[in-house]
Amino acid sequence: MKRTSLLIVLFGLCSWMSACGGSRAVTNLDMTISDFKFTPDRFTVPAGEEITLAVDNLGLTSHQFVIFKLGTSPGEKFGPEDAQNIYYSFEVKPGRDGKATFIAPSEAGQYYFVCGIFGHLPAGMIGVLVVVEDK
Ligand SMILES: [Cu+2]
Repeated sequence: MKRTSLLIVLFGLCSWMSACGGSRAVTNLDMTISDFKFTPDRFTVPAGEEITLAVDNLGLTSHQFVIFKLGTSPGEKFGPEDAQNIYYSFEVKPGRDGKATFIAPSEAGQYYFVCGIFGHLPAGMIGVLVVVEDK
């Protein structure tokens, strides 16, 4: 009886810790950026995991991938007032491939991402990063 209780406690603890000693998984995302669009414009990633983002900029101008903190958004346009709400930011020169690595937010939810270069957000450069609890 005692042993059974201990096993239940250990199992519960292990589930709560979720990873249970495993190494950190890497999630690879592929994105194409053009003037002025993210493709795709919606990604789902596991919370707290290391994400590798490969970006192919097909446009004639530089573009950025700027993730906002949970519960914040740039509104109609991106400006200096948004700096405090940035979770992660990355820029790719025109016609180049870029690779970025970042840790997904630990809190599940929907995070906006935009291009922070002047005029690009109003032109349509916005998307959503969906963070889900890791199972
Ligand atoms: Cu842009």
